[in-house]
Amino acid sequence: MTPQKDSGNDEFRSGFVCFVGRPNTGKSTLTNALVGAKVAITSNRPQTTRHTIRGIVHRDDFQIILVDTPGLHRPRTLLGQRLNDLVKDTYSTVDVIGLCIPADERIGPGDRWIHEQIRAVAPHTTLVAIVTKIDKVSKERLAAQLISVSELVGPEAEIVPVSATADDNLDELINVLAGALPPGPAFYPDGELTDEPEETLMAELIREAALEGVRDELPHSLAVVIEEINQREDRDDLIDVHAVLYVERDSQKGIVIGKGGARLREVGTAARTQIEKLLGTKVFLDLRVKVAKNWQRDPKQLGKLGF
Ligand SMILES: Nc1nc2c(ncn2[C@@H]2O[C@H](COP(=O)(O)OP(=O)(O)OP(=O)(O)O)[C@@H](O)[C@H]2O)c(=O)[nH]1
Ligand SMILES: [Mg+2]
Repeated sequence: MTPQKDSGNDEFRSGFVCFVGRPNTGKSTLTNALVGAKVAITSNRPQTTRHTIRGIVHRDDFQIILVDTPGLHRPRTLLGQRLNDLVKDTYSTVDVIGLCIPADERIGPGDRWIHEQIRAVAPHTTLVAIVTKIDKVSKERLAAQLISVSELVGPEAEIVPVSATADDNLDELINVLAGALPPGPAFYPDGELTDEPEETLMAELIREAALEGVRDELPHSLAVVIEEINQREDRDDLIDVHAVLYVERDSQKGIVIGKGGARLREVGTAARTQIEKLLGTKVFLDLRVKVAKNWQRDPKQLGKLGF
């Protein structure tokens, strides 16, 4: 029998899938793994992601636009409030919601709160529960977690266990997500992996490098702004990038800069390597540190920093 090209089953599918969950549950790591490129920065500090990031999964018969979102929690600052509102806006505009719950942490009030919010804002949207980081637990513990997750999300939601870092069951997740998409055209041209502007990616790579190794409240206080990008005169292989790392207090400035500037140099080297990979040319990275007093709680400063 010859295959029927125009039967409904062959129709191209496309749509939007957003990943939501508590901070640090592996949403951005999963986004990168499914896209096959680093489109979102990741760290073991909660609240790494601060804006929605689109990553695109291209296949012959479908296109998934993944929307990675900031981790959700009860907000304590104006920044936290804005991030939560942003995620809630996202719920109502996607075809599928992927609720990320780590395999190695008990389901808590935070997960229940997010599930209630999803059901209140988008009661009819397909919900897929994604159990992340399964490489961290035994088979027995995973089995118990899958039961707890099914109790949380109810019988109609599919549950997919995955490990983004060990590349476990990612194809199955892609199939489940694609299967829930409506027929539709490709929204992005082949090969386009994100809609993040290069400038944003650069700022994020600097923030990722700066997050490495800092503790307590400092990760939340960091923000990065790219001030200028210039092609070096007489050199077509060198780009100058001038960036400012903002902190909230004078005391934090010293921590970020380090003894004799040692830490800032480390951050600069790590970020430059990543930015060179991104741009495919050599980069001179000029990093300065400035204080923007309590910017997380100040509407004016938040605006300036792009929130
Ligand atoms: N072992 C293991 N670690 C993982 C996996 N996925 C993510 N992680 C780690 O978990 C931490 C958090 O990962 P992120 O992807 O930044 O988490 P997130 O949910 O995007 O966090 P926010 O943006 O803060 O909400 C990082 O240290 C990751 O390396 C996984 O599959 N296995
Ligand atoms: Mg993230």
